[in-house]
Amino acid sequence: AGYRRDERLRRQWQTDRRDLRAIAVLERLTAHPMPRRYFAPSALLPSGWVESVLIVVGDDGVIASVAASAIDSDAEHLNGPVIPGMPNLHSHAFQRAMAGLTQKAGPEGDSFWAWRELMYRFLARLTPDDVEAIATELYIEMLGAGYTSVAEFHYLHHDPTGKPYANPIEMAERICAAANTAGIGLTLLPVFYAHSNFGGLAPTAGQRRFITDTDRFSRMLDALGPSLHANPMQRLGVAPHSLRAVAPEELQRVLEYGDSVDDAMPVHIHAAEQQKEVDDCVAWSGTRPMQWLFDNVVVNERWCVIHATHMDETETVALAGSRAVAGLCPTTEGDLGDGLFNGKAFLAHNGRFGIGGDSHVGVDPFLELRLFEYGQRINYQQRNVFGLMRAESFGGRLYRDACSGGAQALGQRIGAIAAHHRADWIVLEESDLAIAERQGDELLDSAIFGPARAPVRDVMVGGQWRVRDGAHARSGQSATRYRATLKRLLT
Ligand code: NGQ
Ligand code: ZN
Repeated sequence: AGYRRDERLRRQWQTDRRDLRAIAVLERLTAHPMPRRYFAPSALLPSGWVESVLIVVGDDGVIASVAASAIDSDAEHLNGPVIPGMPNLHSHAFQRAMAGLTQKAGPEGDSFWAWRELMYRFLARLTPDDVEAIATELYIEMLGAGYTSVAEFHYLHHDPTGKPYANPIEMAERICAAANTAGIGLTLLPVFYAHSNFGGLAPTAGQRRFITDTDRFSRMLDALGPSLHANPMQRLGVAPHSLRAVAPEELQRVLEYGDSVDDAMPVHIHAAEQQKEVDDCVAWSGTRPMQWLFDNVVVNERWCVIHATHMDETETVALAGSRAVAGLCPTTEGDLGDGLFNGKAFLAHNGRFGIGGDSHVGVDPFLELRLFEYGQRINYQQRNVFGLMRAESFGGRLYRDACSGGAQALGQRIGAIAAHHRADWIVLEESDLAIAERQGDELLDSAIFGPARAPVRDVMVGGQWRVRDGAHARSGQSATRYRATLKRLLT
């Protein structure tokens, strides 16, 4: 009996100790939260639409695991279908503030080039504070619309007289700060810009805030590297602006220098957006701009060619085969009268593409995709222009391709709800009648082609909620600052 009593005491003591240990563990967990667990009623995974999905996100904001047909009553319930967040692969943030202000013809009529003059006049007065205020507002709007990361093609480097700021990366740091405040992923693309046209022509007065040389540019990359490398939400790339603005030797130097910093660094360039640019390029070199690129540099999967609007069949096939991403910006290309990208031939050759907001006359990934598709249908007077298989969804195909093309262009592990990818996702707004009773890809088809207003309900980036119930925590503060900025700029 004595032995038994001792045994009971021993067990009791063990139980108490277990409880104490459990309490200690719990205390530690509240200080350092456990991997977070989310339960999605349905989610778009790389394998397709799956029901009852458990997503585990580590402290680093990266998805640790994804399990289908899971049951987990402790996980946070996601209130609607879940899809990957969309990367926005081309942005000039400051242009957001002039959207809608360039819709009147001047004495010489109107054109892309006339618009560009207005754009130069608008940016001439912007201060670093202005740029940060506009970019912050834009990035918050992007998150609300379902973009979870952005590639900022940043060329507004210097002060209004064209002199570098005391801190030569002042403006770039303001872009990074805006991305941090909004909580959006960022690939920062400092732009190399030196000339006003092919043949190394001197820049115009309106371009003085952009102008740099290869030495200054390499110092800019060096200065930006450390803070961007330390931030898991950000990455550095390079952007020779266009063949108009960069001479061949400069292009080589910029690429070599970029490689020496990071030989997988994303490279973005504008090319073949306007017919005049094609004509000028032929007059200068005897070749079309895209062909010139293929003849003179190695265009590969690190590259994102913005617009690539005017390509002949050979160039289209070459771009598709290069595995570079075509950076399509349908709302801006429509606004500026650029022309139509040859999506039909490009996709027939398995070309990769993503979407960009560019001048931000639209801030909505669903709208960009709709316009891309409609442009092709109008041009070819056809539906199923891309020749999809029977029952394959147009919206589903566009959304998935733009996610993976965008992720490639940004050079980040994003664009998919899968292990080792950053936890960037959107919960769709189920109460929007435009998606009522839709399942799987019908949700994407209805969000892209239907009358959905704001199909996005909640947005997570890097494992943090940035938008809940359609609202971003900093949107009020940002809107006030944005209004004050515009008041000063426009009155
Ligand atoms: C840009 N935008 O860099 O902002 C250009 C205009 C240029 C578009 N091309 C300037 N959409 O191309 O020279
Ligand atoms: Zn652009």
